[in-house]
Amino acid sequence: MTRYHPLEFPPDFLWGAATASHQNEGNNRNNDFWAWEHLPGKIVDGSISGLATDWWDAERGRAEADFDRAEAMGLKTMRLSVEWSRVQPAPNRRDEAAIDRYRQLLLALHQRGIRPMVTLHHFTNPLWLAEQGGWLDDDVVGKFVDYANYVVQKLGDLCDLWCTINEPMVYAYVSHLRGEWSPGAKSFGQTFRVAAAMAQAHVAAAQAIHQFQPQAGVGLVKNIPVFDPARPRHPLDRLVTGWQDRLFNQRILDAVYKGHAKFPLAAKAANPAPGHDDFIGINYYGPHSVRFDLREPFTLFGKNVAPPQAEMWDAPWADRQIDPAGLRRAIKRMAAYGKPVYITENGLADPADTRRPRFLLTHLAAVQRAIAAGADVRGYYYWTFVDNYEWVEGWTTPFGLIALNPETQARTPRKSAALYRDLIAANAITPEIVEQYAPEAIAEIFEA
Ligand code: IFM
Repeated sequence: MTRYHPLEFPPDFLWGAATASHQNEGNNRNNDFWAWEHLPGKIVDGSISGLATDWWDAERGRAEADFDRAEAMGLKTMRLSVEWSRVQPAPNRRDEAAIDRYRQLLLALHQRGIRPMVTLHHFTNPLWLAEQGGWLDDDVVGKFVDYANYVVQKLGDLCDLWCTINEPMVYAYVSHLRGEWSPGAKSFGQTFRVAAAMAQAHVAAAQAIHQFQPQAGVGLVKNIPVFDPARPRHPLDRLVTGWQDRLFNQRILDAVYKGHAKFPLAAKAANPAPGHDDFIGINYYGPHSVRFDLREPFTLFGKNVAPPQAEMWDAPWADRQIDPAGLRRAIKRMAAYGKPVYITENGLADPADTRRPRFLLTHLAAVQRAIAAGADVRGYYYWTFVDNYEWVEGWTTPFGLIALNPETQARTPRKSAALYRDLIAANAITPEIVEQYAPEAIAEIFEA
């Protein structure tokens, strides 16, 4: 039998898992998504976030119990987010009790040797902000910076890795172009104004955080789909692929890292000054193969059509491709900005956990090969630790290493949890681990 060498990670590599306030805390009643999920027909299974994974309640202590599980798994870091609507429940009110609970959570992580990474905005807005126009409000950048300043002053002694905004283009598209999240708009103009505002808010918040905490690492979290023409030589496929990549990826990267934002239809938004980010957060969930289609104006006439040989996700996301090579391409693209990279999210919805072990191993192998080729990737956050509430998919798409019954709050570790534990302990992908958890992937992993 061929002897394969382990794919080793750097000694200080941060193995982590990512979570978000609305998807985990429970009872986030004062934000726009809570209101949205209570409207009829908005969530595919008609569910609400409810208790989510019940991380907010200190007496029940389910967050702390999950942090115990994370410690036992060997996690070095955990990404979580602060809920703006909790710490600033009204324009002129700040809630010290909410800050206290976040301090407890961050302390609990430190006590277990787990370094927190904190996101300031993960899709949800306080209701009062939504009523003022949300990310279309003329003063939203100032409001976000005030909030960021407050949080960093209160929690900065417990956190030195800050993500300003999670997936700004996903938020802008899904809320303002596809109309699937609050406020349910379908407007290109709104979409690009929101994107421009988020780019500005990121740059301004990063500067504010650095003023208060110069040693902090600050970055934007960008979902990086890799766009390819479905028919590589077809001029119209190539044209719309270029449009999609420019509008979804390149414009905001130019805004944040180069200071020249040119979002179409967003003329009112001033260009942000180039930021001084310390890292780049990549969320990666697969590539898009783009085929010209006149019936798809909302995707700039580009339909995502997977090639016949592509490996696909299961329903309800059967149009999503699984492609670890795309993660390596995304890392290469982003590492070219010359900053350290964290894979701030990567994961698969797979309730039976039949495909996740191979998914994890092949994607981590792509990360390891990118590092071996010179990319400065500091860590990897699997999305997510315990099954959580997946926005309009409700409870139908479980991503967790640990399964959750949202009714009883019972947790059941999946096989992938043991796999992740073994990978962390080895700090490497070893042939033995692959043989044990996904033997079918051995050649794919070691002969790539
Ligand atoms: O659950 C989401 C998360 O909130 C943002 N990134 C993608 C995840 C899976 O869809």
